[in-house]
Amino acid sequence: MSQTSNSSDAVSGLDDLYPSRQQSEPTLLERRDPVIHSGGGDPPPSITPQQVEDYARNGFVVLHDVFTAAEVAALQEELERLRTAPHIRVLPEAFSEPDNDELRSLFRVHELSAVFGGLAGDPRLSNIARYILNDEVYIHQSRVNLKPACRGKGFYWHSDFETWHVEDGMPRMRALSMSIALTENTVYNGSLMLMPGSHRTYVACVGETPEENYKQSLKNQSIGVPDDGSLKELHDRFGIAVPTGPPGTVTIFDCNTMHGSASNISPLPRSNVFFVYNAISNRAGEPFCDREPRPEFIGARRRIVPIPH
Ligand code: 6CS
Ligand code: FE
Repeated sequence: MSQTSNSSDAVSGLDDLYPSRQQSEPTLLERRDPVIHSGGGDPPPSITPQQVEDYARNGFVVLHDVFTAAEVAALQEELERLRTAPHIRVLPEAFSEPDNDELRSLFRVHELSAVFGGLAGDPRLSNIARYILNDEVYIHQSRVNLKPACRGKGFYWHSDFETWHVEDGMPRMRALSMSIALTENTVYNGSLMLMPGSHRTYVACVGETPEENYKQSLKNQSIGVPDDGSLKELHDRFGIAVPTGPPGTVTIFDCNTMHGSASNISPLPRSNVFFVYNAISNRAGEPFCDREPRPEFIGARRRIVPIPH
């Protein structure tokens, strides 16, 4: 069973404020960073003050009608181009499903595709990231997760930050993800499940980081995931929400919000594009584990390019 402790006596090491995969027992730590870093002032027009409040409380918020139907159609066309392009499938950024050859994820999509690069830099999204993170922002990671029809495998429960901190060396909780639906996201096709409010609790996991863990974890993550006891504890406290919506729906979630998604056995693919916005002041450094840093296409570290206004 996980113990709960406040962050002051649980933190070990000089600069590792969120130690994980070091203890023999899982531990629930309190978050040591604000959720909304902005110093107040009005949010940008693409998010309302109420939505900012919802994000602060729940660790995620869902925005509808951000894009026009024509813009969404162009994104869907680009996804299909990438999905079927032979030269894309052979890239190191392309990960297939664990049990078949279908494309599961394509990383660094904001640089591989001018269309998705434009979306990542769209002020309707980037201005929200700058406001919440109160800094210039860059893309730490981008990907399309295609979650194909009938056999798209899920993503087990996890906190993105636990991985980005331990394996990419992201120091603080000053990053967020934006997931833009490219197909219908329904209750039955493996949509994102999030635990509202879980972003303020950090689950320090047990288990050591294997060499080149990403080769396994991006197909089926087993290290850096909460144990059953911690998961039950979080569920008792926070419950589970499943945001649904049509293509174009934007789900913004904090780097530490516990989330996952079930496998898709429906005939409807659940394809989303994800952008991870990180504060420039929070750039990835040395990993907080004794492994080599992950490749640049999974966690930016050498090429840190602030998104232009
Ligand atoms: O390891 C990572 O960075 C990736 N893993 C998951 C399951 N979510 C975030 C990210 O795509
Ligand atoms: Fe994730």
